[in-house]
Amino acid sequence: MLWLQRERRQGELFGQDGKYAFAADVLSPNRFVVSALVSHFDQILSDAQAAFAAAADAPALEQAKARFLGKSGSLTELLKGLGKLDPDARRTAGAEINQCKSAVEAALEARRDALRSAQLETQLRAEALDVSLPGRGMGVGGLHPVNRTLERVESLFRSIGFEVADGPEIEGDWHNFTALNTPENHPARSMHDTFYLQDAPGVLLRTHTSPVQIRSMQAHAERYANASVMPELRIIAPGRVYRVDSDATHSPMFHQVEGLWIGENISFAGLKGVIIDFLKRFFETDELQVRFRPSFFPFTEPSAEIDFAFMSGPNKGRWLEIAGCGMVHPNVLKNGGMDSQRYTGFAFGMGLDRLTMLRYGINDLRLFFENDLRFLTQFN
Ligand code: 2NL
Repeated sequence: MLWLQRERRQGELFGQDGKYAFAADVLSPNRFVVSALVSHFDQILSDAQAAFAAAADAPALEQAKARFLGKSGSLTELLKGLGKLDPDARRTAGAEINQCKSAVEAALEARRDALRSAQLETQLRAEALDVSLPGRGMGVGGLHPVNRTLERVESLFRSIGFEVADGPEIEGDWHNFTALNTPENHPARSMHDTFYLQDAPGVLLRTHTSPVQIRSMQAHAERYANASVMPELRIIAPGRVYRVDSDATHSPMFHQVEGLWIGENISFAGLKGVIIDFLKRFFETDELQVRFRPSFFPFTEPSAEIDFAFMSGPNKGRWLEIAGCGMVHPNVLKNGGMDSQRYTGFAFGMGLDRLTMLRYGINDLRLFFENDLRFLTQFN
C-alpha cells in the first residue's frame, strides 16, 4: 500500500496526468504487481529515451537524467519501495528495476556520446582548416641584379687593394666637367645631354662618378701634403649617374663604376693587367679576348675603348664594348691636387647595367627599372 502511495506520488510528480496510476489496479496480489511493473518499466525506459533525445546539450541531459536516476527520480523511488514487497516479489521486481535502470543508464550514456560527438563535430567544422591551400610563406627579398653586380665588382676590386668611394649625386659643374678637362663648349655640358637644377646655375645631376674621384684625389693629396711619401691612391667609385637619354639601351639614370689608380710609375701596362684580370674573374672564364681600341676622352691621354669577346658559348667571337679607359690627363691630376710631374695614374669607367646584362644575358635595359617581380625574382 505504501508502495502504491509512493507510486501515486511519483505519478503526480512525474506524469502530472497520473499515467502511472494504473499500478493501483494491480497492487494486489503481488504477482500482478510484478507483471504490471514490467510494462511500467518499458514506459519509464521509453520516456527516458524520449527525454534524453530531447535534451539538446549536456546540461539539459543532466537535468533529464535527474528525473529518472536522481535522488527522487522515478527509478530511485521504485527501488525505495521494494522493501514493502514480500521477498519473492521483491527479488523479481528488484531484478526488473535494475534491468530497467541499466537500460536507462545505457540510453543516457549513448545520448552523452552522441552529444559529445555532435559538439566535437561542430567545433571541428568551426575550426576547419583547409590544409591543401598553399601557404603564404615568408616573403624573402633579394638583391636587385644590378646590386649583385655592384657587390661582385666591389669585392673583386677590394681583393686587389682598391677602396670603394662615394660622393654626391648633385654636383657642381666644376667637379663634373671643368676638373675633368672638359672644355666650356663641350656638347656633354649642354642641357641636351645633362640635367641641370632649375634656378641653380652650375648645379647638375652628375653625368659620371668622376667627380667622386676628383674629390678623393683632393682629399688624398691634402692628407699627405706634408708627408715624405704619398701612398698610392686606388679607388673605385660606383653609383647612379644621369644623362638626358632614354630608349631601349639608354636610361636617364644608370649605374657606373669608375676606377682610379695613382702613384709613381703607374702605367698603361698596369691598366691592361687590372682590366683583363677583372673581366676574366667577373665573367668567370679565361676563355676571353680583350682589346684596347684607341679612343678619346678629355680626361685621359692616351685613351682607349675596351672590347672583349668570349672564346666559347653563345656569344663566341662577338666583340662587345665594355668600358673606356686611359692614363689620367695631367690637367686632371693637377685639378685633383696631385703633382703631375711625379705621379701618373690610370682610370677607367664602365656601366654596371651593361655588365649585368652581359653576365645574365638580359637584352632590354628597361627591365632593370620596371620593378616587375617576375623579372626580379629570377636572380635570387
Ligand atoms: C666610359 C668611359 C671613363 C674615366 C672614365 C676618369 C676619371 C678621372 C680621371 C680620368 Cl677622375 N678618368 N674616368 C676615364 C676613362 C673613361 O669612362 O665609357 N664609361 C662608361
